[in-house]
Amino acid sequence: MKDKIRVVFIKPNMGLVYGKPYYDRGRMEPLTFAVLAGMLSDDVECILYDDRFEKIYYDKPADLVAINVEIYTARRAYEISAEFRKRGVKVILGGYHVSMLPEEAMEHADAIMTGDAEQIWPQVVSDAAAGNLKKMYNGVFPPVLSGIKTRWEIFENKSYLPIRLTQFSRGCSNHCKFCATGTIYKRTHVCRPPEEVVAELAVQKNKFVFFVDDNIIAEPETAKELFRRLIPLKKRWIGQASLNFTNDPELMDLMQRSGCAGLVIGFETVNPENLALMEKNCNLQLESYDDAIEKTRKMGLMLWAAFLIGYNHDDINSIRKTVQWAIDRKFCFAAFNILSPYPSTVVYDEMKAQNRLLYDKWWLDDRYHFGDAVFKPTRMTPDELTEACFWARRRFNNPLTILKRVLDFQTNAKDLWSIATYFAYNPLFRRELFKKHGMILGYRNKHTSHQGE
Ligand code: B12
Ligand code: SF4
Repeated sequence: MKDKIRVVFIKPNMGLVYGKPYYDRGRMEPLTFAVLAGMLSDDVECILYDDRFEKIYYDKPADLVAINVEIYTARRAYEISAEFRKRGVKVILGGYHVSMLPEEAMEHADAIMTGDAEQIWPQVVSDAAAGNLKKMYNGVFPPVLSGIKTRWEIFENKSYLPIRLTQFSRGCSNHCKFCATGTIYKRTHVCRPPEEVVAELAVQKNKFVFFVDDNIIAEPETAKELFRRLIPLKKRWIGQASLNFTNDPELMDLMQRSGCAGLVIGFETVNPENLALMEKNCNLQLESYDDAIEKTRKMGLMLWAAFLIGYNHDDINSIRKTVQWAIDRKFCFAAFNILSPYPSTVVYDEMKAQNRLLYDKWWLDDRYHFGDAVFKPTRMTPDELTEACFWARRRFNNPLTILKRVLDFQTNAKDLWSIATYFAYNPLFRRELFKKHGMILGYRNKHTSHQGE
């Protein structure tokens, strides 16, 4: 066997904008690969090509190519895989889309991994180096998350937003009908030992951290332990959480003292009937969104509100009202995501049974563009839904609205850092939303890799 095994990691881009590879100026470190690299011993050389802005060197020798696949990057991931396989290089695919649809992924690779890679990944790499790669690897469920070593070094000399990504927990205690996490983890939620997370962050120079957990407060007592240990590090952090933390004063206090600057909150809809259809129980349990928001304002938190547009009780009017509601609450950012049924979710199966899907596999379909409705809504045409969602994004991010929203002196304008962050990212996200809209997925033989903007 050779002395050094070489693994090439690939983060695929989504597709083409006006015939050129999409160039995302708001890109973040792809944490997945720092975690996968951290599981391997020092005799494995890890190389990362981030297809979102870098060239892929298909001809350099590699023992194994490992590609992360999400639904919007699936088509591009399969193209990259084909390029490597043409050259006789072995490819393994993993990630959310592979876990949701293993049969499809299997057609495009030498091997696939479903679920979480901990405990399994080093063996996969040894199998590949020994010429003994199997077709299918299944992660251990529920995942065991102690002993994770995040190798952020693989991002050195690459350009990402100045924020360190990390993760405290995986999975979610809810199972909303539209959500990939709910589908894969089936209400299972697992935390890393708080002391391990904090020890890793303590030696990191970056002061700004993003916890990518789907719901960092899902286990409040363990989360409190994490926040207590974070306080002395004096970091500033953002994360994703359900609003239920506003019912727990101790949790709120610890979040604030540990440096929580902002949170992504999945409001999804302001219509309780839609919430019930989604089975978004964590939001249904809240007495009122406004009381909870008020508590987050008192904590000084800048909120990134996420909405899902196109559920059965939505019509054009209700979408307009939702956008106005978000502007009035002066959210720092908001995402108006069009409902896009992911395969294996309850929503996908329901829509398929009701014959409402416009394409069998929209993520691979030539006719699909990013931002398009892919199903028949109940109170609009698909085109009306596409346009209403694009309108929502434009309206929330229009320059005048951006100026109006900053004027919350408890949150967005509470200090210089908040104002600077607000104005650094709002115009950036606005530019990206226009660039992304209408993008086609995959490169479709037009390019083999990125050559810069
Ligand atoms: C952080 C995040 C983002 C960040 C970007 C982060 C970045 N680096 O660029 C932001 C907020 C910008 C973002 C944007 C989007 N995101 Co996002 N995001 C996430 C989130 C919350 C965490 C991802 C992460 O870092 N996880 C931590 C790592 C360690 O875990 P992991 O990736 O699951 O990897 C483990 C295993 O899956 C496995 N594995 C993963 N890949 C591979 C590959 C191989 C070869 C192997 C062996 C193993 C393996 O090994 C790892 C260790 O066990 C996930 C949800 C989630 N819980 O993962 C959604 C998620 C990935 N995002 C999603 C989506 C849809 C999007 C958007 C398209 C949203 C939109 N409508 O605009 C955009 C665009 C994404 C893009 N590709 O450009 C979906 C994908 C759904 C799907 N079916 O594929 C997810 C799953 C959210 C959800 N619940 O629906 N996202
Ligand atoms: S609470 Fe969030 S992460 Fe959990 S299942 Fe619902 S949408 Fe998915």
